[in-house]
Amino acid sequence: MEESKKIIFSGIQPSGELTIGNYLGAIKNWVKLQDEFDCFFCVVDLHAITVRQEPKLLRQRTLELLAIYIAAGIDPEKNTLFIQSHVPAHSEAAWLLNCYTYFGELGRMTQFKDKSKRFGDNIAAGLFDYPVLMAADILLYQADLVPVGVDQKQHLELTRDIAERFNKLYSPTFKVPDGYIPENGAKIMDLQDPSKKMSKSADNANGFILIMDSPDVIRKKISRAVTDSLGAVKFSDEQPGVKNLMSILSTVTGMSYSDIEKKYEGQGYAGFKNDVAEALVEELTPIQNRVNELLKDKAYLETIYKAGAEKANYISQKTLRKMQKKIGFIPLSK
Ligand code: ATP
Ligand code: LTN
Repeated sequence: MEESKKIIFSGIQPSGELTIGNYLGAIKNWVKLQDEFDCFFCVVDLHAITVRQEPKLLRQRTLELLAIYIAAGIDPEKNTLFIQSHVPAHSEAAWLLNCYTYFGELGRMTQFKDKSKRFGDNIAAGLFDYPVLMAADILLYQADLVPVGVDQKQHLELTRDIAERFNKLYSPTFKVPDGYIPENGAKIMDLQDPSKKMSKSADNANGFILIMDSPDVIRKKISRAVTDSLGAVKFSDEQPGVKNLMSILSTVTGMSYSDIEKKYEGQGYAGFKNDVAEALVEELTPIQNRVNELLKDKAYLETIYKAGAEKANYISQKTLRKMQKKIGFIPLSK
C-alpha cells in the first residue's frame, strides 16, 4: 500500500556540471530505492545561489539536472521530482528553523569552513545558513531516510538535532530522519589527488569525470589517473589511487573488490584502467543520449516539474502550518 511506504528525500544543487561522484554517490543509489520507498527528489536551486550563479546557466543546469534524474532511471511517475524554488515552504520553514539553530552549531560545519576558505571575503550569509535550509527540505516531508554521500553526514546530524530540539520544545512535529550512506561509492576521490573528494569545482579538470563527458574524454582522464609504482591492483589504503578506481569499477559493475583483485592479478594497471574507462563509457553513454533527448522536449520536463511542485506544495504546506501553529502564529484561516 502506497501510504505505508517509508519516505525518502534527497537533492542535488544545480551549481555546476555533475560528476560521477554525484552519480555514483547519490543518483545511482536513488534509482535502487525508488520501488521500496515513497521518494522526493529535488533540484535544490535555492542551495545553488549560496555561491554566485549566472542566471542563464542556472536555468540551463536546473533543467539538465532534472533530465539527468530521469535519464539515470528515476521514474517520474513513481517519484516526486521537483524544483525547490517552486515550493515556497522550503524558504519559509528555513527561516523558522533558523530561530531554533545556534550560531555555534553552524560554525562547526566542515563544509562551510572549507568553502569559506575558498571564497575568501565574499562569503554570503546563505552559505553559512545553508544546512538549515537543508534541514527544512528534509523535515517538511517527514522523511525517514536521506540518501547522500559521506560529505553530507554532518549536515544530517544537524538536521536530526534541530528536529529533536523543536519536538522537545513543543510536541512531536517532525520525524527524526536517518542518513542512508551507500556502502560503495559514497566517496569517489579526485583522480589527480586521491586524498581529496572528487568535486565539480576542482581546479584541475583531469581530477573529475563529468556525467556528460564524451567517451574519449573519459578514457583520457582515466588513463591519466594517478596510481603508484607498486603495479598491483589491490584494495589498500597504501594505494589510494588504485583503491579509488576499484571503487568506481565496483560501483558501476557490481563486481566485488576481491573479484577485481583476482581478475587483474599480476597484470599491472593498463588493462585495469582500460576496463574502468569502458565500464564508465558503457554506463554513461545511454544516460547522456537520453538527457539530450529530454532536453529537446522542454514541454515534457515542464509537465514533470509542475506535477512534482503540486504534490510537494501540498505536503510541505501541511508541515509548515503545523510548525506555525506550534510556534504561536495566528492562522489566517482555519
Ligand atoms: P561541490 O563539489 O561543488 O561542493 P558537490 O559535488 O558536493 O558540490 P552536491 O550538490 O553538494 O555537489 O552533492 C550532491 C550529492 O552528491 C550529495 O549527496 C553528495 O554527498 C554526493 N557527492 C558529491 N560528491 C561526491 C563524491 N565525490 N563521492 C560520492 N558522493 C558525492
Ligand atoms: N546539501 C546537499 C544538497 C541537499 C540535500 C538536501 C541533500 C540540499 N538539500 C536534502 C539531501 C537532502 C549537498 O549535497 N550539498
